[in-house]
Amino acid sequence: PLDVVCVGETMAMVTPTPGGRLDAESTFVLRAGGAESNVAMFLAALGHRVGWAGRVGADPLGDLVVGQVRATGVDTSLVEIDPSHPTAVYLKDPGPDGTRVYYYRRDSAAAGMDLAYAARVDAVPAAVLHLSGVTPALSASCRSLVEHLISSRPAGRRLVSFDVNHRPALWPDRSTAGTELLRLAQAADVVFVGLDEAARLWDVEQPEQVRALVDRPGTVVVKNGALDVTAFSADGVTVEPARPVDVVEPVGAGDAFAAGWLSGALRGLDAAARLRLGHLVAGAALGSVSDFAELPPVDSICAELGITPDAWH
Ligand code: KDG
Repeated sequence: PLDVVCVGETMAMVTPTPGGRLDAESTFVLRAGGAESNVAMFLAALGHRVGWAGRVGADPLGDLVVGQVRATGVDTSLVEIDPSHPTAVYLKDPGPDGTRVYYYRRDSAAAGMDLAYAARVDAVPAAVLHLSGVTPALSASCRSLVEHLISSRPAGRRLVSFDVNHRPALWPDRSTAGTELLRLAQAADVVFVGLDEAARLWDVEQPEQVRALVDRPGTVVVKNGALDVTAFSADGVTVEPARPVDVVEPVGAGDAFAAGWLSGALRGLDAAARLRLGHLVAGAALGSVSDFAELPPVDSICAELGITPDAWH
């Protein structure tokens, strides 16, 4: 069985090489980019058996996406190829005021994921299921898929993880997004959310208010940008300051954080070490123009976490 299965759309991501811009002649990087497959790739790099489930078109970008995710060690056998809809594309434009993203994903192959596909995912045993708030915004059938998966408990499933991942461009308005995403968060066992995102969606200011809103047993992880992360769980409240890093490009860091936390949970690390591992993996993503990035060797990860390599394996 898999340790983790991650479900969601992965697009072909196009971004200028450092210093370039979309509106000027530039040289570009073409890579796979998708919140959930990013989590899967980081988890594979951390040594877990992980699968990514999604749909791509029967086109070269689909081949690129699946090939790249698979090359990092992720099981892609659940991936479906839709001959009549394309693989989506997104452009990432890093600029002085932050990164802007542009989506070309309406009616993509992945937007057709549905309840029948959810049943295929449930048929593959996996201890952890990871979903994000991107998927319910893609189409009505994707919303049904997420609603089903978040509460179905097939044999062997121990944990459902949900990253709120509010992408304003994909929702009709803020209040629809706020209502839907809160409902889904309340159905998960582990919720990841940025404090800025929670403020935008739910008019809250403090991590404690997010915890109170997502009122259910389990863990709520509230990320406060470059400052710190607070986890609320049965063990109480744990705060870990972020590590200082030189940010090259921030997209993908949230996915990296979720992967680090989930890896820590699968390894039975304590609440603080899970957060530290999240920060460490996020630090690698922040240093790369792509969503994905190489991780430091295991020895140095263990040294940073203050654990022995025995505790890692
Ligand atoms: O978290 C990173 C994602 O935002 C990026 O990979 C693109 O999946 C993506 C999305 O839908 O925004």
